[in-house]
Amino acid sequence: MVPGTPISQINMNGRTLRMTTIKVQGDPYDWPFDGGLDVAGTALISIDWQTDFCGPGGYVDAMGYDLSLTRAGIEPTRDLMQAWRARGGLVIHTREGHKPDLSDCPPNKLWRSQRIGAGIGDPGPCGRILIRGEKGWEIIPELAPLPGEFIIDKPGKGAFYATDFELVLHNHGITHLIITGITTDVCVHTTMREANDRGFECLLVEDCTGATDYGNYLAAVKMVKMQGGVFGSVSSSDKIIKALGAE
Ligand code: C5J
Repeated sequence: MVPGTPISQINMNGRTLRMTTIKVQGDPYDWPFDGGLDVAGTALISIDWQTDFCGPGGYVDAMGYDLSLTRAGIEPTRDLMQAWRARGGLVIHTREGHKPDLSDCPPNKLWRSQRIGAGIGDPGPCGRILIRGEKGWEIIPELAPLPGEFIIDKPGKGAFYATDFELVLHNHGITHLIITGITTDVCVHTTMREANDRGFECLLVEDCTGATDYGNYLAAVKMVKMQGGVFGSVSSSDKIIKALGAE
């Protein structure tokens, strides 16, 4: 069979899904480890594309970091998301944030944020920093969720901690994750590690992520690849889009 040939077309929760035998070219291995890219069993994860992490006046801006680093992945992520949605793929978004009364914010996290001059809950140009419902906490318009897509609100770095993320994945038959988002070394890495430990087969999309420090970005991508792919594999948006047959 020619790689990429649809082996079946199924309808799942109103989504028409095309399953192929094709692998995504990856490093250190072509992904996934088992069979071909299966849109039905895979979710595109979009982590914390919030103004607080990549927009003017948000949390990362208040800490004084270069926004161009966390914004670098916006366009490739938008293109990948478009191609993924066109194939009927599930997109799951996450948002980091806290309740207005800060009852879900660990005291050490609060203290550290205040220490660097960007206190969680403090007022800023985009409303209260990292508080649910505020302007800065919203997902940026370029990567906004479509109606019906899942949004996981998380108080921590990882998407599995204190959320129903795992239950949503389980209920939708998702075993494989294509991971995008910010920041590479913090929320993306934590989520990928949590997922990997639970047996999810993960692919990090290196041009669809960014960190507040470029060296940390490079190191975080490199770390995934060690030990034969200790947390999964790494690829790029164009390779995934190619595998989806969108080119
Ligand atoms: C951080 C995140 N860096 N989304 N959050 O605090 O990576």
